[in-house]
Amino acid sequence: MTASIFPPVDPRLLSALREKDAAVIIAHRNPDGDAVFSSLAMREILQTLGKECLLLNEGEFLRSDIKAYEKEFLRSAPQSFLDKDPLVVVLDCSTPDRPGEPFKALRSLKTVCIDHHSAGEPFTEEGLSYIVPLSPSTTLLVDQVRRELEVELTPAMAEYLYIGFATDTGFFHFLSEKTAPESLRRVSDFTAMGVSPYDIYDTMHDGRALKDIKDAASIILSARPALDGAVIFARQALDMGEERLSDGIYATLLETEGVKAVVFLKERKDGLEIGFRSKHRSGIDVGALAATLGGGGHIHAAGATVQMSPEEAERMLEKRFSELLDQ
Ligand SMILES: [Mn+2]
Repeated sequence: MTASIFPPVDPRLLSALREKDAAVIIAHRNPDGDAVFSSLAMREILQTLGKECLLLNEGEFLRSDIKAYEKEFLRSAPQSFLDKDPLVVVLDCSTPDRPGEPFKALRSLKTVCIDHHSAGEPFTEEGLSYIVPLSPSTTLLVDQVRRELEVELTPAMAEYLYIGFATDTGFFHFLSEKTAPESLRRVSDFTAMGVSPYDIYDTMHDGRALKDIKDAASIILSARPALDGAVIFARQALDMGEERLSDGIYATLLETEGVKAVVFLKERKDGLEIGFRSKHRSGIDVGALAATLGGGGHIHAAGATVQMSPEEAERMLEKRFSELLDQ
């Protein structure tokens, strides 16, 4: 029997969740499915224990698949709620800047963190973080916390936990032989509650504007191979709007013969957002690369925001990748 990929949760974290009567739940800004649905699942779990919960997120809710849930989240915590001395539950964040603006007003409150990113800096008191980089999603860690709190799984929890898992694994793509067996056993608990993977795939993918699909196509058309095709650069200009187009672009470009990594540069009002993806057996740890740029993520999926032009960024990164490929 090999060790579980989900180690036990520190009893101090469990006590913190049990003790407080109120909780503010916050995940990273510019949320993805795992951020939104780990927040919603955690709210269900804590409400079952009789806690009063507030969901916070800086936004923006760019992806059409999560836009519908935006109304569940506030952008800042009302003072009347902070007066309850709530516990702060930070989800899917590896550094204290990831939750963004709304977190600043919460820094004096007791905080726990549940996360699965590989590079980061702990920002809670000792024993109040549950960080498991091997977990395919934060929702599976929220599920581990649920089990240890002995909260019974409900259909709503199962659906939220499933969606975070499915979206963070690219619908089961990013599971290795190391993570799959135990993760999928847990996911089968969710589907046993009536979750339909087919419906959820469609809900999370359908309904995109044709313009966004065409924008994604134009980004692919102008993608530039570098380093003999080992790295492909793609760019999204500011005037293309803010819709998140990246998943399909990464998926398509990563299918290119000989490619090891894809870099997606998005011009945003507050800087240049750089997204990285690397192939499973490429040997390229883009999480470590992103961390050197002030960002973070996972071995094969990461990001950072920098203050430079796309041209400067591409030159700098081409050099960095050529060093990584030489190793
Ligand atoms: Mn995640």
